[in-house]
Amino acid sequence: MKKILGMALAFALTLSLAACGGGGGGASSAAPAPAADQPSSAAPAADAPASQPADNAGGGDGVITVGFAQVGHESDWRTASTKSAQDVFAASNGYDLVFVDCDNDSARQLEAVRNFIQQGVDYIIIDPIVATGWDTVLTECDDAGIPVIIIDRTIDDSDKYVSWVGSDFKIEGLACGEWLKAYAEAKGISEINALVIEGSTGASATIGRTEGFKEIADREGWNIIASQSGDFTEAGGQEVMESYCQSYKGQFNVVICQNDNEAAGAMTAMDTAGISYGVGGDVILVSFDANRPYVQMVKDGKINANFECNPMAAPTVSEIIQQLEAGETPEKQVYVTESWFVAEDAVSKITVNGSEQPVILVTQEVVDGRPY
Ligand code: GYE
Repeated sequence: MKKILGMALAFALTLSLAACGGGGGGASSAAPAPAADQPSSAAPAADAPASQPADNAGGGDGVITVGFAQVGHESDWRTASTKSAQDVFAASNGYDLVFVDCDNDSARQLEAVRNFIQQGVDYIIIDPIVATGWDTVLTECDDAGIPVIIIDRTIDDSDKYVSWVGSDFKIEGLACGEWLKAYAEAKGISEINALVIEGSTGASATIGRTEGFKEIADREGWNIIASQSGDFTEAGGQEVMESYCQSYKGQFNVVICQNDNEAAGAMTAMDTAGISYGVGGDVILVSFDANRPYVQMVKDGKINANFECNPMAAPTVSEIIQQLEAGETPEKQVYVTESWFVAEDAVSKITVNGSEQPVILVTQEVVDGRPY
């Protein structure tokens, strides 16, 4: 099929790229991106397996079939990621998207990938629920000649994929820690007693954010009182925060939620427990993801800081598919750009891993400019 794509594909991809403002990684339009200083890509995947496009999808219809094994529907971030893929891999762009919501179940995700192989799709996109357990199924994809593109979360135990497009989660955690240090200094807060609500266990997003924040906490001698998974959901965040409130009321002054939905749950639990948070509150509340409603909450002073994780990988994935169709070798790693949002002008920049990055004071214009 790929050989006869010709103009149809070129047209489709032009549309796709045009629709996404020229692609380029789905950068946030709201503000300058600190990620500009991060590595934007690694060396080309000269030796990557599965770097050639499959020629096994029957048809000759000029349509590129893409199977996407999505994590689930646990969060607002996930909804934005799914929508981005559905928009980019639309029929009107020359794609046939086979979308599977794996409902946060790793076994289901492996099964979805194997079904894609059976169906003979042209490309497989995986957002890996957990970071390990991938080598066998990726070998099967390679043997079937189907290129795999990983998005968002990373895989630790296999490199049998063409490219990965996503965020540096450890940098996000480090940025959170560096901002908290600078903010505490600016506000004259000498002691940090933090509670962490982690994301889903085994997810690289959780691992990176946890490690990054802990690195700064250890360096600064902060006390992390507890760190438990809220599974990236509002219900999970609320449940963990309710138990934290029971056990530690009066003992903590920082709550770090590893995504926005957990922060929503944590706010409900703190409201019920009569604990104030945000600007002027007893507790500094921090979140990750920076979906628009939660950037609004930063503006409203309910969340002190929100560290963006950009879910718009699909335009870049489309570019990668275009490169493969043209016989080119895409880059092995592509980082999306991200920004850090804050409620007060106490801190305007931070140095993360040696690179100076702006923090953005949220105005209504910033909120309205959020792409998701
Ligand atoms: O932060 C969370 C989602 O993998 C980065 O998964 C993603 C995380 C995101 O459920 O909201």
